[in-house]
Amino acid sequence: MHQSLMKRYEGNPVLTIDDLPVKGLGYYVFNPGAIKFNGEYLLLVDVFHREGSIIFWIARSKDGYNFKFDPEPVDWPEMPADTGWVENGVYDPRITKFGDDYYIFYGSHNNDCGTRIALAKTRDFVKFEHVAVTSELNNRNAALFPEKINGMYCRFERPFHGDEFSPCYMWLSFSKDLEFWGRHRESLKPRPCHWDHQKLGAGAPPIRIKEGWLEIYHGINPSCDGSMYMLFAAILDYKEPWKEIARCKYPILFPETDYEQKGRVRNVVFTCNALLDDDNTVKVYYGASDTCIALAEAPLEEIVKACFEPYQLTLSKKGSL
Ligand code: BMA
Repeated sequence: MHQSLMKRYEGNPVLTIDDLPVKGLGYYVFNPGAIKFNGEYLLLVDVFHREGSIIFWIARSKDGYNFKFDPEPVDWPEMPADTGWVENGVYDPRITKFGDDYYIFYGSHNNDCGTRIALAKTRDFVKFEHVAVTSELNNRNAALFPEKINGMYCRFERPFHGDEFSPCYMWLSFSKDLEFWGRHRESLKPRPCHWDHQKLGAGAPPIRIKEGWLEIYHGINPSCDGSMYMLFAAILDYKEPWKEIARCKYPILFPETDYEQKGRVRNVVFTCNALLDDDNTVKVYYGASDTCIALAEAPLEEIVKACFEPYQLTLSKKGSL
């Protein structure tokens, strides 16, 4: 019996490398951005190419459960020379609809220096345009809010330093033009004595709900056997999203199945998306062990309720956390 609050689709995983129309080209598919587009569920998928970099490939579904990859990978725009940045790989896209455009924040990887956050846009998911390189080195997990906050574009970002195990957390930043980002403010931070106590990052582009913004983010728990990636939920203030309103005290999805516990990186559930369906179900298409893509769902009201639940852990009848 699985214990996670979010329920896994029984046909998981929804996509594996075997579903790619070209055999032998890549080894893993994972961490898609997701959006509803033209009445279909569309996933913009990380495909780990056999030559060592990640490329994007779209998969589509009419029902949200049965996906088919396009015949060819995305024709990704070349990085303009005047950015001074060489893009050797792309990963972890997060898609936000804003007006008529779909904006995609993603990790832009350079083999010599590391990762910066870059931004692309599309209107039809056929032609993609470069917008800007939008951060210094060592920043990723950016997700654009679907509305301006106090007249400015707003995003989550996750600057990091040191190695993969160094603590780091979510920040907000703001922009007038989508290229230059500033007015940084701290957002969700690791919580001592919790499963997300080491580091965390967005997650999905936030969803507007009546209580504020719902953010589904990943938190990391270290162990002697490597880090475990889990998904958590928080609600932030609508007008002042740096203010936390509520936060679930436990992960809403953690690695419990074979396809999450075994793979290229074991014990990983990682998301770049959360879609609110017309029936108020939240669907998360998540990367499982950086190897395949699975689906977990929960009614919005259950996730919100979980965020407001008080601590229940007590060590004795007299004591509590
Ligand atoms: C993060 C990112 C993700 C990956 C995760 C687990 O740091 O690199 O792309 O899914 O680690 O390995």
